[in-house]
Amino acid sequence: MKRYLRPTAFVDAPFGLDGRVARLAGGLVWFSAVEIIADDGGRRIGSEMVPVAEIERAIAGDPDAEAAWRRIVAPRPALTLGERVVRLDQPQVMGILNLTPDSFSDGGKHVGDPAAAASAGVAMAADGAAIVDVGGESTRPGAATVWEGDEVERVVPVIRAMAAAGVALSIDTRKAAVMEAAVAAGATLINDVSALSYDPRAMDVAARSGRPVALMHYKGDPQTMQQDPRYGDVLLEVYDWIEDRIAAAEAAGIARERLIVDPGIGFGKTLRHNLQLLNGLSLFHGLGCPVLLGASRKRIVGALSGEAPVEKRLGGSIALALAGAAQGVQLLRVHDVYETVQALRVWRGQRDEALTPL
Ligand code: 7PJ
Repeated sequence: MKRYLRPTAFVDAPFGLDGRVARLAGGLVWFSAVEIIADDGGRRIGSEMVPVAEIERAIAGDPDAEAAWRRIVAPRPALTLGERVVRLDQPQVMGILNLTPDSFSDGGKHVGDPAAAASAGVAMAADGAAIVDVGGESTRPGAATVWEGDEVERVVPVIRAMAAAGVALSIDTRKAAVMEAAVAAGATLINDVSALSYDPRAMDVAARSGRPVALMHYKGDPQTMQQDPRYGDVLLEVYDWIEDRIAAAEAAGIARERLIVDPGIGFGKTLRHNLQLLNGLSLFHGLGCPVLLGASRKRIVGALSGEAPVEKRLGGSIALALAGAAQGVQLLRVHDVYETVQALRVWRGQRDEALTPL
């Protein structure tokens, strides 16, 4: 049997609640209870709501649960990305800069014009993105794979130009050769939607880069991943899968402090799977890494809003970004940087007032 800890019963502020509330990963969110989920071989066999005041007693003698508890309440150190320091005691925005001709959301916008692409990325940073995530291969359902030489040619000039402008850059790729070229051009974070499992060389290249790495969960491959994906319990299965990828990364010499985790919304998941992951997001803090969430303009938004087309999914995308922030997610990967940063600033203002003693 394995026990999972999901922080819940969030409260506005800790005042007067010493010992009865805990701070989630050193962020802006406090919680008063933990759902302890018991699992036996991939099936939930029970769930119990335990007040924070009693949690240490409830998990005593279970070293895995004790480790998860320590990780849930440990502050996340800031990310150092080149000259930039990205604090993780508040939610931050990662802007999406797609250089693909066929991305579902904004494909083709910047094809063949690296200068225009770079200025779009610089504008995202000016709008408040802490990081800009550059991608040269579409991983949308059904997408064709791209030859790595083409991918390098798409991303490198844009990364070089933006790095020169002082933007913190992440490279969204599954390919070791693209990671190497992007890091050499100035990318300071590696974002791999296969969690370093697609390219046999990726683990080693990422380890040697010394850069932080985002490990995202997926199931299947982009060609077929949306054909009837199945899970026992999606939340626990994704958690276990990422835990295994963290162990693999640590074995390859990538310390946990360098890792970021992401449940991979839309990657081999039905609408219900995505919703269960979003509702259970705070569980992932037990992995001890910053949590990254990418739900911007995805199918889940269309599916819940009368099939709104991709260009009309801003409202739903912001709703999901705020849902992430409310569960302590540190990094939000979005297309609409200005609007999401505005929403988070308003959320932040509310949190700050609640956290100011009267
Ligand atoms: C994600 C990603 C995501 C991370 C894409 C899209 C599809 N990387 N790359 N998380 N999605 N870490 O932007 O809709 O959810 S590509």
